[in-house]
Amino acid sequence: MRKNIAVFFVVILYSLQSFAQEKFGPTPTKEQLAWHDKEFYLFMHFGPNTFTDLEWGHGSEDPNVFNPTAIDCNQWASIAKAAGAKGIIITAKHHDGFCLWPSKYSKHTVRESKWMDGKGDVLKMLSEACKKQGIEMGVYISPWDRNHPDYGTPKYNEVYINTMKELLTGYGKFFELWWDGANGEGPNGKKQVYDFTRFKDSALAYQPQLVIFSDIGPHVRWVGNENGIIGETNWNLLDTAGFKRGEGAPPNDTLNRGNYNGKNWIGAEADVSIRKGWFFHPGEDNTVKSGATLFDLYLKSVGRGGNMILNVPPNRAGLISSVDSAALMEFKKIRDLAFSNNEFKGAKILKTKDAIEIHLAKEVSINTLVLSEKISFGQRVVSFKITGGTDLKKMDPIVSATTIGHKRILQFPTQKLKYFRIQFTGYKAIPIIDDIKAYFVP
Ligand code: FUL
Repeated sequence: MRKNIAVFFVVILYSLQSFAQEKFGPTPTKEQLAWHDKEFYLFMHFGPNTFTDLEWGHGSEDPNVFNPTAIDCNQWASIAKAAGAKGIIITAKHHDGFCLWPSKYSKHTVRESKWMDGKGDVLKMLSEACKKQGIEMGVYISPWDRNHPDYGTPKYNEVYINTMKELLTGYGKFFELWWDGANGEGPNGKKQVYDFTRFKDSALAYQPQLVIFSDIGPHVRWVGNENGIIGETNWNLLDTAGFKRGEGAPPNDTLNRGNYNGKNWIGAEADVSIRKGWFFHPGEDNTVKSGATLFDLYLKSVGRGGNMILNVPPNRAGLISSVDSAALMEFKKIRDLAFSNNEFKGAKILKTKDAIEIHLAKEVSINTLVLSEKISFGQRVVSFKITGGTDLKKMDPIVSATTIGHKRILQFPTQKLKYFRIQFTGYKAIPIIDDIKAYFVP
């Protein structure tokens, strides 16, 4: 009889499991999955603005203002690596149109500057450094261009595609292409009708593994703020039909949380600068965020199922300043310490359709939980609550939350417990949780 009951339960569990293993709703491509796993990487704003103290260059700057005296991309890449960042995305061209490589399609580039006698190429230096350090690289290529004479005419679309082609065929593989939505031309300024469909098709023809970021993707979306914070509820789903990049994008709070029933898988990437400006400005060293502040932002981005892109702008020497690198190392130390000892390791895990119970061999003190959904099968969990205790019959409420997605990190007052239960209170399809870890974070 006992044996029969056991067989019965195994059959039920098995069928729930196999039912659950069907994909549900929009799912990420393999490139998007790889992107989710990167979690944290650096952004670098570098160009004439670094030297002119501007955030948006006018495009009429003398190219000679670009003159880093001790540039060392190996320093950038080795600091990124040591900080645990998976890559670097560089402003190959910002709104001023200045190209950090000697583009054939512009007369406003490193070639026109005296830097390295016009023979320098930041993209080449950085791509070699990233390869050497074993990290990846991506490019920001501003659609808005305040320098190019063709900007504002259909010809500019051709120029932009050629520019992308140079970058995407000349420096090895990139993991991400960044399209910001800015256009500060104002009502009487130039009006460019961008051919984003062609931009996308061309970029993917040169590098099919790329994920493309913009307000509305196609692959990765902006989170509606530049503070590095994703919504506590975060769907990797977004409706893009009828929306545009920049003005005409979905409302910021939609970008921040995604659409519950969105038709496309478009993950959230939280951008934020380690210091006040996107570009380096002398006098802003005192605005560098501490390791603890960066960790808090990590919890509010990676810990809410998205990625964190942290801008660390090189200074006028062409180096990451020591204050910034110290903060990055502190941030890494905090992460390492926080996630070093998984208290659920070796625990007995019992799963049912809508709950997971964890039975520990002995009592532990924890205050942090890390959960992951198997997003290749779709994002399913709508809400869940957690209870725990030292006696299975007396489980106290600990914390409730909504979405999980790629990763959910929850913090709560320290609890001493032996039993732990995650109850899914809302889900679109049977939850598939592929990782549960718990920590005591000092
Ligand atoms: C914005 C730009 O206007 C800022 O200068 C900066 O590059 C930021 C990351 O994106 O759209």
